[in-house]
Amino acid sequence: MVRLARVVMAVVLAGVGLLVPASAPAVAATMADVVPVPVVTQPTSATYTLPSGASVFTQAGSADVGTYLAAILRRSTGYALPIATAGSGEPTSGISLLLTGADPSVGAQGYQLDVTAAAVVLRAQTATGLFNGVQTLRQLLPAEIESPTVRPGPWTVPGGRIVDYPRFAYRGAMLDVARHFHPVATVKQYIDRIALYKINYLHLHLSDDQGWRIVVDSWPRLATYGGSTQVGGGPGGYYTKAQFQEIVAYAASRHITVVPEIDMPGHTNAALASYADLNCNGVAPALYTGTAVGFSSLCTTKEITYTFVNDVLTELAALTPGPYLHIGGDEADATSAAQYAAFMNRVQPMVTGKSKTVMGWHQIGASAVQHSAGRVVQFWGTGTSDSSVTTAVSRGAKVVMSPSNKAYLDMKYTNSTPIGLSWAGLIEVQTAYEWNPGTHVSGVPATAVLGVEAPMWSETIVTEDHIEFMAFPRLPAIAELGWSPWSTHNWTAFRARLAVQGPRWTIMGIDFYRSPQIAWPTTGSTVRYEAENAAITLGVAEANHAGYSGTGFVNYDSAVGSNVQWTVSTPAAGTATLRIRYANGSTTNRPMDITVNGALVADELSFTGTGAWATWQTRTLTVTLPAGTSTVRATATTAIGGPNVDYLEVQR
Ligand code: TNX
Repeated sequence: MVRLARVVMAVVLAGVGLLVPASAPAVAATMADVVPVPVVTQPTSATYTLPSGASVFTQAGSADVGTYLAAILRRSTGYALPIATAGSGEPTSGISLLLTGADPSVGAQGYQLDVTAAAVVLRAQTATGLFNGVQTLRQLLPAEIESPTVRPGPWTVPGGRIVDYPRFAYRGAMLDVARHFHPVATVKQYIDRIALYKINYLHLHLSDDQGWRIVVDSWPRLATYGGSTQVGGGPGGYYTKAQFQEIVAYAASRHITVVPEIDMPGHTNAALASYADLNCNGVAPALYTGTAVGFSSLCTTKEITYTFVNDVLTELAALTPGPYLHIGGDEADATSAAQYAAFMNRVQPMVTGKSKTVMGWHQIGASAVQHSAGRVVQFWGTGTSDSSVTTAVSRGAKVVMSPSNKAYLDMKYTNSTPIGLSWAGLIEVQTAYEWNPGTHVSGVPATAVLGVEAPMWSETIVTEDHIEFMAFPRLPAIAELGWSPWSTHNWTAFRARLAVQGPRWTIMGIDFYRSPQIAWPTTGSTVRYEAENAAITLGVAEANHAGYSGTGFVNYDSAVGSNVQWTVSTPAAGTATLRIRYANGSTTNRPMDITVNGALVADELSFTGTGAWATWQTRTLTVTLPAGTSTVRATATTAIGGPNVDYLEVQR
């Protein structure tokens, strides 16, 4: 296709710059749209419209949540939204956040929301309850409320009452920052994303074979050497104590508690490589950048191992205001069962001795491992029975449910998902949604279930956009299982509510997986598809240049045929504008063939120098797309390869 093919569709080369979508009036949301679905929803025919002069009224104890809400609303409304002190009577205007008068059923995490034509009133018993209510209020405003730039509104809220509180106290998301290191900014962004769905714990997997990601002053080489690489051999990284505290504080500002994990005695190659003494043979292995599991172990029979673990846990506990220290304990295949139990029986008391509660993968429930007061075992099996879990429960442990064939966000959606693993199965949205944490594991009653958690292992997860693509839309499914009463569980209703989230994610810049199981509303929309979430042939996802959108882009190989192929979906046939955002820091043109469903639509489209590898421009072309899914491919036609490509935007 390089030279001869005819241009089969009109190609309109447009200038540089990002599109600003037309400012159509905002579409009102309804009370039936909220995810997770609330406990009680009583809509009325009233509508509240936020006036430009509205205030956010708070009381002592609710000012921080008010400030957070006002900051979100100011971005898209452009209104001043001053924070004012609530009066003592029933509010008659604006948005009030009150710590008085909520229905007692809301408990410590719930809220009551009343919307009349005159005012929006959120009531709760705690700031956390108000924060959760604010997430609901965001979803009751038009999707455009999430715009980072000012939009025209109108900013309506449907009238009625919601009384809402969680089924389970613990609703978690886990991020593996060990296999691929993820910087502070990415973690903060994820915190903001998970908060949308009332997730209240962030579990950080801080150490594994491929990297140690937190400074421990008494064992400095853990971070400086053990953190110096990652899967695939990249630069790795680690958090200083100040950075870790920054994450903890940011999470706390979103009413999320950080659960730090140091995985042991297996998954410890990075530590073993950093300190020869921790190895039974006294020899430090090389750093590891592969993806195998189960080969490493701390030397459970050496006393220095326990000095090491105690030092690490002491420093970690000092950085952790939350109740839990997660000690891993999974896949300790290089340790005998007896040594594993002996190890855990020494380590668990270290945790409780620091006034923390033990959390660990479900293997710590083995009968030879003693119970530890209040401990939490995290179930990650693919089956529905497990003797470690039931043994732990019979001794008083609580369970966090993370069945790997349901809740693992690093599993592929389908065989053709470009990133992710599949050892626990393929997890489409319906699979992620269709299980009951309260009955999933036999012998574990709902009363023994503390909650749910959706882990994101990062063997294949390199960029922030990768995280978003795998988390959305499955994370909201797991969040609903954790929050909403089982009596509300209904796939048909859920998929309709989930569809309404799509435009919100688009406006927020979340590159979500457009599952064909969901009828996403897309007319009149501009949808962005990140390059690193597409199928990449001869190229690599990267995250270390300035200036891209999201956190990643694709670096093409220097080869003819290097390409990125996006799968885009369009509900009806018609003309679409494609925009490819790219950077080309060389002065040489890097032409690419653009195909739609295999047909050439732009022959050797030029991608000329942009001045620097971090200077991005967009290339625009107009094509006709059929109804349904289409593939759009951009293929380098010369031996110097393509430019760096950030994303494809499809405007209809
Ligand atoms: C199993 S789940 C692991 C992790 C891997 C994950 C990949 C668990 C407790 N251990 O070490 O990253 O599979 O999906």
